[in-house]
Amino acid sequence: MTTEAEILVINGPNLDRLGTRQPEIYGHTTLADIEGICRDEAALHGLTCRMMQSSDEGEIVQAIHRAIDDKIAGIIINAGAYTHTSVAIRDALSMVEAPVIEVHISNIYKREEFRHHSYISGVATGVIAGLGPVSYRLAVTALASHI
Ligand code: CA2
Repeated sequence: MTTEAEILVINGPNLDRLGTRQPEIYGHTTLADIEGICRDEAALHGLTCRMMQSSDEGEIVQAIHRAIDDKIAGIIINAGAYTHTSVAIRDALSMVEAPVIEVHISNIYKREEFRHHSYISGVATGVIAGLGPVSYRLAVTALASHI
């Protein structure tokens, strides 16, 4: 019997409110929709998904530590605003040996200057931004090809 490889999908602060506000930037898709997209795409590649959302930086760091201990096959992370502020999340991701894909719903380079810098990108395998929920589907496909 073979066990399916597991990937972790992390969504950071405020992303649990997707679909309720600012549809001109983030669209109408909810976090539950995005989680469904990830699960469906993962299943196509024979992978299972562990989902976590938190607005707490420490909880995100701990989820990354658990993923390392559990030898997770890959991580997709939309760190939300922590993308632009968190050395702690970057340091945690820098310990991950599995591939890490940074994802953004919006094109952060088309937005305010403070969103142009990401602490995550320098330790990520790849970055996908600006494609709405499709960013997540592509991230699962990208992970599948790196596992
Ligand atoms: O585009 C992305 O995915 C972001 O990571 C989203 C973050 C933002 O701080 C990053 O610069 C880019 C913000 C997520 C906020 O989510 C909302 C959800 C519903 C209504 C308003 C914001």
